Amino acid sequence: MFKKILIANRGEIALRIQRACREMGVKSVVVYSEADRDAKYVKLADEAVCIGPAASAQSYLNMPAIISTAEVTDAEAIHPGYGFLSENADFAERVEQSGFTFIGPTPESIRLMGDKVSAKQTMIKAGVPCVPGSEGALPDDPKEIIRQGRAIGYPVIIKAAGGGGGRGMRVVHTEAALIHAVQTTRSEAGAAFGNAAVYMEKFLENPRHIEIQVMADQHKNAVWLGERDCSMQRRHQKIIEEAPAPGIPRRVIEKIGDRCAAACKRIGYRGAGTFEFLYENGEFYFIEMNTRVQVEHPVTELVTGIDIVQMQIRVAAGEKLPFTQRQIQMHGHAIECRINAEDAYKFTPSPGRITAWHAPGGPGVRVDSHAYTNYFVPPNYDSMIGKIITHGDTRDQAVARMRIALSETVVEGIQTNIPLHRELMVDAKFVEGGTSIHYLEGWMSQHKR
Ligand code: MV4
Repeated sequence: MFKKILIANRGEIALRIQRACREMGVKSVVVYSEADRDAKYVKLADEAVCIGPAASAQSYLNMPAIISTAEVTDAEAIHPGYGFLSENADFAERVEQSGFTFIGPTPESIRLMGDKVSAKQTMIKAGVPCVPGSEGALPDDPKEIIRQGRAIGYPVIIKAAGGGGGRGMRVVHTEAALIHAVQTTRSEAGAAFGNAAVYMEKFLENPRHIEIQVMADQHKNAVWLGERDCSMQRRHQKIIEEAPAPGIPRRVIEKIGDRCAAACKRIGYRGAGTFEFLYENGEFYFIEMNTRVQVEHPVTELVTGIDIVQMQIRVAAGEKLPFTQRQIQMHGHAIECRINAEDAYKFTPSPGRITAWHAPGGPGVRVDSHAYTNYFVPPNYDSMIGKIITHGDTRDQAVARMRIALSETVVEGIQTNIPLHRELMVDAKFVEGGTSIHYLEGWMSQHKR
């Protein structure tokens, strides 16, 4: 096992990784920006090094500063968390070339999945069901594009190969609009991602967003750790996630999960990963793979009892997965509410000083947050200040515990989305379970204030 790990991230995930390190007897170094100087998790780390000003480009995205900090502190490995450099293949490569272990997949895997066209082609070959669409990137010939559009059938969606997570997409409803949409998406993609390649898919009108968590070691073992339903989102920002996904037959999920694990073995994947699917009319369609730990990993931890962050570190150090697929058992139900420093209904960021912070507790309640009374939420980063995760024997119990947890939570001095979560936890359709990716936006327009 490593003696010391550098954490190249901030906020709740920096604290989460630090806790995993401490439990394993590994020392942690945290890098921080000037905006995070006074954060408690920075003081809590074994070592902390300021690597630059508040702007991410000069701190949490500053590769030379991070790698040289690993050098001067004698860290052996770098954990990138989520966001920032976590899915940057060039960073993973530079980390390894500098003699450190990147806690994540190989640069080749990150690159393969970062290009959504090569990701999809890989999954088709591996027997993972994908959304019907173009064979690879679209050609330049307008006639051929029109032909493919007809073959797929309208509506279609044009997506940038270099996009992902909702960036660089355009829905097309008629053949008349197709060529212009392809051209616009191409030029936007070229400017935004330095890659003008685009591809086309059948547009699914009302799907759910279901994802499969996988974990692989460097000894050809790969397992899947159940699914998460992340359909409750707005503008590609998830706000509630849960596991298992309500109402989806176990045998349907198991078939997909096994395909995901098999795909990992095939590509020599290592570490944690997430296969994102759209689920509509009883069918799963792969859209993207994330090659990092995700914000919502705790719901999977609570239903499987597996510490995903520790497992990432163990497999990066060369250990074998300590369980087989058959030994993985799901227990009960877990729900996560992301707590954001923002106006609950307008979603405008609300940074500033938290004058009172009271976290909930009790049976089946977990809080992953770096916040505390007097903590200053900097305006420079994502507005998420923590997550409340509840677990119960049944979904009803997890929901009941979430209602109680939200009722106990006190955050003063800034605005948060807790009022929105309180309303959603008693919303009839949420309580029933199985709402689509469009539900929250529809709900918001019905609940104008
Ligand atoms: C789609 C789709 C419908 N049909 N692809 C958005 C984020 C990116 N991961 C893929 N996305 C979508 N791809 C086809 N063929 C609808 C979305 C989509 C979406 C997906 C997951 C979660 C939220 C979403 C919100 C809007 C659109």
